Amino acid sequence: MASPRHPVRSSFRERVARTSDTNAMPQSHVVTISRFLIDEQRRHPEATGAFTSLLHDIALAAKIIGREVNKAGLVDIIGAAGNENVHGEEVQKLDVFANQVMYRALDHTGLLACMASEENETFIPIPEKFEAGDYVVIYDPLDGSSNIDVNVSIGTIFSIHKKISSGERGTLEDCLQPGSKQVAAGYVLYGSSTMLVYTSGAGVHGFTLDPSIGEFILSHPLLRMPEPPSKVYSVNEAYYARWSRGQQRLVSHLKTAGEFGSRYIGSLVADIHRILLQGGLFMYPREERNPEGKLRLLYEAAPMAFIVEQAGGRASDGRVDVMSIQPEALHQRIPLYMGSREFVDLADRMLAEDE
Ligand code: AFP
Repeated sequence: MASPRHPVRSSFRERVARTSDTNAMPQSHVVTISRFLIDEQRRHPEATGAFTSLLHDIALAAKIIGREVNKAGLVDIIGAAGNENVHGEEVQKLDVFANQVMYRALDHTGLLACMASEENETFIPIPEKFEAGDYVVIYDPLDGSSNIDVNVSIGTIFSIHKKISSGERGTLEDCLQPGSKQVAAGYVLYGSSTMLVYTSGAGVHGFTLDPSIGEFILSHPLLRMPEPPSKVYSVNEAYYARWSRGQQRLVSHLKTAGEFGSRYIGSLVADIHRILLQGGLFMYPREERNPEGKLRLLYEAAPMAFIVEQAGGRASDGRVDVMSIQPEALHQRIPLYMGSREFVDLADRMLAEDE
């Protein structure tokens, strides 16, 4: 199950052995996400089960969204819903669907103080008819949506925070927390297979959906970015003329002195997933038309930064670590440099020449 690039640590081996012993069954290495989460919860006697339950609910939403994504080429679901999201981008039907699925999977659980979605302008309170809880979920229900109608990988991104405001129900303040305060973050990749990858601050774990049984199966325990990393950069180079001098020099350097190759999908989840498994450098720099960058701090950059850091990599806005940035607005954008630590450090150094 685990490739040599992602060696299995003893805790996982022990868990598998324990499972086989107690059941006195033939050795099985199949660990479902449910079993994994319950085992993780047992290792924390203080845990209430709320967090485990939240991840279950998100995994269920992922399966429902994944089912529709897989059907998208077959049914007449593709096409604009006829309106634009808060960023002025065309909203497609699957975005609307995914947004509703995430909301409905989480609104009634009694575990959340509030939510925020990339598709909604303001934060989402929990309806009064439902109990409220201590957690806050922030999500991008379907990232990379311009790739939907060409059958290219897309993803869902989520992060979980603890409520910090004093009232019973959540407020905007609960959503505007820096990445360093995340208690968990993850993404779902709807690719050639559907994968759920998450961290709760103790390493990164990846699960692959087995569609025949409808279960996410642990496939990438304790995922670490490879050392040495692949020399691959990922950026939309069509914007070259609109980049700063430092950014232009950085990419020229990677091509010539660095001897890098290049891969760019245009779906953050897919581009970062590749870099997690192989190493490399993802860049979405500031440019003339997007002087703050394009990607959203809360919905895209901070959750992916938590995962990449937990896998041994780094994420920066070209100056400071993404995880340290205090958000000022729900839909704040930042430039993003993410991937193998040595390459992100190099980007920071070369961009410093712009100052
Ligand atoms: P869409 O959801 O509009 O396809 O945008 C995807 C995205 O937010 C992110 O997933 C990509 O990394 C990035 O934008 C691609 O942007 P460019 O098309 O400008 O390269």
